[in-house]
Amino acid sequence: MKKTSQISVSMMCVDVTHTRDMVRLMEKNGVSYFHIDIMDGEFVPNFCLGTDYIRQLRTISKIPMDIHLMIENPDRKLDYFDIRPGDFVSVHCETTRHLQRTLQYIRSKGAKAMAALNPATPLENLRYVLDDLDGVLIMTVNPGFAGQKLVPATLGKIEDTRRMLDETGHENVQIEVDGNVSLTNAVRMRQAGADIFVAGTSGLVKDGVMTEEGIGDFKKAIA
Ligand code: S6P
Ligand code: MG
Repeated sequence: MKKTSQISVSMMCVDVTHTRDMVRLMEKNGVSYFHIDIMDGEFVPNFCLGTDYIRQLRTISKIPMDIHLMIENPDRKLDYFDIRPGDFVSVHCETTRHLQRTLQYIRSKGAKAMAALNPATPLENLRYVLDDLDGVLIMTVNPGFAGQKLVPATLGKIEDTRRMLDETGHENVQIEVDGNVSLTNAVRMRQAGADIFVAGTSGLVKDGVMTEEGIGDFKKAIA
């Protein structure tokens, strides 16, 4: 059975000068998570949001965080972050030698553990950590930047992920999709089995802001 679809808004796409208004709009319209992109200039060729941004956002909203770590050696850096129960924290399996330990550590903080996969990374990397997962983050573009085009093969990867989770008794593990989640792509991603949709420049955030109507359209696409 399909799970209820959820929206995670890509906060790197939101104009900082509009943060407060946008947060109120998200609360009013049932956005499930703030998607927080953390980049280190090593794993991906860019820098982005950080620890203080998360702290400040917590002071103005109770929406949980969906922290997407695009950083080398996440094991050494997880304690930098204010991780709380109800948050999702995703680590790229390309960045840690001890993925199972990292996932367990995230859970020990009361948060939900998610493993992220670049478009070229085989799903098979997750086979022996399925028990340690609350979510799988399928990157549908190569990480590092907003505004990129979908890597088409990742649609089949979403299907393969759903099948592997269901066949192994991990039906409750959610699948998140991140990158070029446009209204059109969102429909295909939902059909393929995605549950959480990262809404950025191609889906919801236009020139750094969102509208109620835009959120309504996005919700229809992922329904
Ligand atoms: C990219 C990052 C993403 C982007 C999101 C932007 O590396 O992980 O979360 O913020 O993909 O959305 P869009 O619609 O511009 O691709
Ligand atoms: Mg992301």
